[in-house]
Amino acid sequence: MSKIQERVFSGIQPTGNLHLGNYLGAIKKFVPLQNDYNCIYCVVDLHAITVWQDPAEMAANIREVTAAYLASGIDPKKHIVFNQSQVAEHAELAWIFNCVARMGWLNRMTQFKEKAGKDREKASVGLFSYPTLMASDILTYRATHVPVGEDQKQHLELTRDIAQKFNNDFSDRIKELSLGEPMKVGDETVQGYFPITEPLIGGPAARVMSLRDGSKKMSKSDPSDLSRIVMTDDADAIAKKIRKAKTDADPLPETIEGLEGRPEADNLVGIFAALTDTDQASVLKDYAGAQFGTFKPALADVAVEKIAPIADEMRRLQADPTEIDAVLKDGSDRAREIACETLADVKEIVGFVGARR
Ligand code: AQP
Repeated sequence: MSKIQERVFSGIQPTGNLHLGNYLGAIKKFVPLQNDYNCIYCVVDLHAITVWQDPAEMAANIREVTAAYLASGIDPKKHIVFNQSQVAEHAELAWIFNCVARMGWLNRMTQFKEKAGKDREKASVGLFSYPTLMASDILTYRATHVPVGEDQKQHLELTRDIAQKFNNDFSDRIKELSLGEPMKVGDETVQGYFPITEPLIGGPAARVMSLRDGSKKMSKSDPSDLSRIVMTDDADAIAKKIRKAKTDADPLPETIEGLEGRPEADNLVGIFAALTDTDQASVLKDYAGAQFGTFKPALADVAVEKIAPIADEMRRLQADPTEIDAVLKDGSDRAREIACETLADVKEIVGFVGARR
């Protein structure tokens, strides 16, 4: 498996409160990619413990994300669905990448700054090195494409930097072992083992904002339950949260330019567009001049129509975890096969004795 094949990888943390931002920014985009790529969708439980997680809730949260994948239309037979902790190679490659990545690179990561807050000294070392583990998730499978929300853009750039540095540092060795393939870096050609992964970010819901504050992203950890629609909300809860969503007093504009400076309106129109597989301009064509009193119920109807069937199927799957657990076991076994190949190559490239027994 030395030649790089096109492959998609992405992951979601099992940290509870799976929300509409996770769905529209990530999971919904995973589904159509299955037609064109081999896809690996992971429940990144090792990432979750970079901040405290109650062990009593961990299993349910892992199964919740798996249920969301399956209920949204991911086919675990044709593709791979598994949880990260069951493939030890992720952590092994992350260690090697910790030795490739530079402190300066990690020091620039805004997610660490936001999540560590003022009390950085008390943040876990894992939270700091979160992006090298993410690079390892992706590159363990030498994935070429990664669909994520916009908040992960910087981490994906770091993944590319790590792949590039590894390829440059070990180019001669990769060539000597007849691994990888020639890659252009500026004017030079190096023998690269890892692909320079393409992020797949975009569309009207690349960054879904809080329903209570259009300047903050919708997030699992927001203390206000009204700030997010969670995937297991019933029709009443969805309608209530949309009704209570913060807005301004103006009617909807005719063009996208008219949404400038109106973050809450921009967000709701973006959510409508993403749920109905269209764009903001088309939504505005239908609703130009409408007051929120008209637009919000229409949005609630669309949200209930799209989310409720997924939530129902999630509930069915979660009621008896046998099916979910079998998917994760099968997925982990298949993921491990690919991961072992990569790690054997990487250990040989780095020069460790006994890489291939
Ligand atoms: N608001 C969002 N809009 C669009 N995409 C989003 N994603 C997250 N929030 C939004 C995307 O969902 C995927 C999985 O995210 P994650 O579970 O790995 O963790 P996260 O980004 O930390 O999720 P939260 O909700 O933001 O959690 P907290 O509150 O803990 O920080 C990713 O592709 C992400 O881009």
